[in-house]
Amino acid sequence: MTIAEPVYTAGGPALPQERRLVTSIPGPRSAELAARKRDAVAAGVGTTMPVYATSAGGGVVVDVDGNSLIDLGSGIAVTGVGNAHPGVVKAIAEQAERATHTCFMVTPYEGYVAVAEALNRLTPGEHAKRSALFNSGAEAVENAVKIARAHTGRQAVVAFDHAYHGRTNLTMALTAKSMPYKKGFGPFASEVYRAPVSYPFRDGGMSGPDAARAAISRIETQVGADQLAAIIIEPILGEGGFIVPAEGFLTTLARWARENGVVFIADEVQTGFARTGRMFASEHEAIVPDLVTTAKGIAGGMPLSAVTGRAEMMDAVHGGGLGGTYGGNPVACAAALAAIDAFENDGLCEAAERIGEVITRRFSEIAGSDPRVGDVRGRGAMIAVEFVKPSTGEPDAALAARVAASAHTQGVIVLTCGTFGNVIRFLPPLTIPLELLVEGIDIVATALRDAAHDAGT
Ligand code: PLZ
Repeated sequence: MTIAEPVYTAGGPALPQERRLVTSIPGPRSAELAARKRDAVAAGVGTTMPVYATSAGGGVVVDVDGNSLIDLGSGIAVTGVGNAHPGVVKAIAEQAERATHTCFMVTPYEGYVAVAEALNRLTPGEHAKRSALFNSGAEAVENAVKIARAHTGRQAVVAFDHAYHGRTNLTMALTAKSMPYKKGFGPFASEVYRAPVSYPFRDGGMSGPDAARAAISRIETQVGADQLAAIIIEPILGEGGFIVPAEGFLTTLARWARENGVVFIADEVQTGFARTGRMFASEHEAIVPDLVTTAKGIAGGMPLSAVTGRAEMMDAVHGGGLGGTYGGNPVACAAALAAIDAFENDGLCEAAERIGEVITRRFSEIAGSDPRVGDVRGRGAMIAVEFVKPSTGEPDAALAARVAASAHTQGVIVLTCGTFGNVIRFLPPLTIPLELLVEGIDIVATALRDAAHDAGT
């Protein structure tokens, strides 16, 4: 199947946009590097594919053996503007020649302020805002909680079933799934509570407002609104399985939070920056969060994260109370300004929408005849397929793993996710040419067709 019109190719690097396998996957040089990794890198640091990358751009990742793989993962939703985007590369090089680091807390620089201004302008809501910059998604989440506590004078924080917020101590407490993120790493931060989320495929299709009322009842009885500093939620729950809460769930929660003086934090680390077809996923339901955490896509692959929020909340923290040596590093800020320019001006929201339509159409068709496909969901270039055992509806993690492994050996980078591990997720760079996207999902679809139906189910 060939479709001539590209989703988006402008500005991509000159890597041939093709799947090209010249060795088996992994090839011999990757295998050598995997052996060195075993001896040098801590065993706890896992890899999805033992394929060592040398370059990437548009919709491909090229490995050390010369294989060119179709990228349907974007380094976990990071390279939305495309890997090594030329504008980002130029901005990084120019800034690195001038200064690599001075520490914003010592001698500040314009780039940090400009990124804060851009985030204040782009995040939902017309109110006065402030931003603070950090290095990772987890660090942004930690700081959002600190800010909410300082503003409210309260301590409790509510996170949701299937949530993922990071791997640091506080964010492990917020993250729902034990294996591999939490097991053996406790004790976890206190004053973190969990509420049920709207999961339309698995909660019997409860309406969004009903699901929100169940969550609110849990919070009111088990925590108490007057004890609660913040509720934190991903507008689409990412690692938990690309769960899109039913319409009205987020708006009902946000209204309740406002009425009770509870800070509503939208964790847009995975959903932010055009990924879902809007600059931020909160926009799909016109949610105006009090605080928004961002990272991943923000800087075209450089480590940078942020908390952006209502000026009176952000400014509740005492002077010197927020920071870190590297937060808002000048090279990362230069990259972010170039990436944000691309997100705003290169049609990437439209590209995300288009990518979503292509993937959703294909797997919805398959779902019509293959009962192992329980659900196809997501928004924009953040689409997932949930696999089940047809006889019982139970999650089928083994099938997701088989399909992903088969795609990997055929040169397609695809990731799994989900609390039950039974979800394949698609997160292509928004710069992927359409024919490459179609080839990639064809391979995943064929791998699914060829994966034997589980005996006895
Ligand atoms: N909040 C919503 O998705 C990171 C984690 C991969 P960091 N998700 C990918 C892994 O196995 O570690 C994430 C997220 C949301 C916070 C985070 C944390 O962001 O930059 O990984 O710290």
